[in-house]
Amino acid sequence: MKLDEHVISKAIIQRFSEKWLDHLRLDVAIVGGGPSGLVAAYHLAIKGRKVALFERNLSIGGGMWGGGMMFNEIVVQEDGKEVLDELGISTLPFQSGYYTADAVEATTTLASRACQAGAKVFNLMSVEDVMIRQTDTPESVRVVGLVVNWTAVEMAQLHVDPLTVEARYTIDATGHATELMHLIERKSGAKLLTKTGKVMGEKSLWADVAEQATLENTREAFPGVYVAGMAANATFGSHRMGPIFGGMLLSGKKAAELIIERLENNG
Ligand code: 48F
Repeated sequence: MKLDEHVISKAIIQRFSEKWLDHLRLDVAIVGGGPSGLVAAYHLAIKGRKVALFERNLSIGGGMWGGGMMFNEIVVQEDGKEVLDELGISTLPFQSGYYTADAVEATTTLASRACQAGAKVFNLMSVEDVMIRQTDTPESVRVVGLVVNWTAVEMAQLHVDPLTVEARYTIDATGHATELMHLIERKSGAKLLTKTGKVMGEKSLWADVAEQATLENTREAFPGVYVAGMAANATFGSHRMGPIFGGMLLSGKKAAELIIERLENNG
């Protein structure tokens, strides 16, 4: 068979357009393709939910590729190991209660399982805003979708208008930057569901407290928006934890479970 460049280009443009068109209305939009976002995508997709993940960078995986200080191994505790077991990611016991996993195997397998479960990943796209609806008072504001643009447009500071994606629920899994919650705080005119009504900010490193807090802080932080991973701790004012990843993995799973419950109850 003689290869035809026209067909190759057409295949890419057509298939991408079909995928994009099919994902303009979602059950769940996830912002950020780090460990928490990817685990959430996997658990929503295996339950048959229509889910897409938007990642600014070319590669997904966020902070998980680099392990600790570019030593590409991650550490998980017992319950974090269970999340890795479920995905078929190998772990090695280190000492009682601590396991290690190869950061590259963990990242690639997690990404692959999420995609194979049906989650669609849109990399090279940055979420620059949210769509909101207000029915009554400022307190009735709800996030109903995302405003996205190519990262290249953002980087080149070009004046090009973005496009929108509708989502019944959104997950802010943007890591330390907590980008979605910051912009909602700045632009919505309504209070976040935190003690102060604002992003409370990340505290310095304390692994033991931070890991537990990540799970507690994984919840709805603004109507329609859940926070997961490091963004959960930054939103609700808890500590960072360094290169231990159990909390991130469990947080992604919890965010997915909470949203599935909401979707089931609200139709
Ligand atoms: O930072 P990241 O890995 O988030 P996470 O899931 O995990 C945190 C750990 O990696 C580590 C840690 C250890 O336990 O503390 O830091 O909470 O991944 C966040 C991803 O979100 C992308 C960003 O490029 C990264 O890959 N991101 C951030 N803002 C946006 C975004 C945005 N506005 N639009 C699209 N992607």
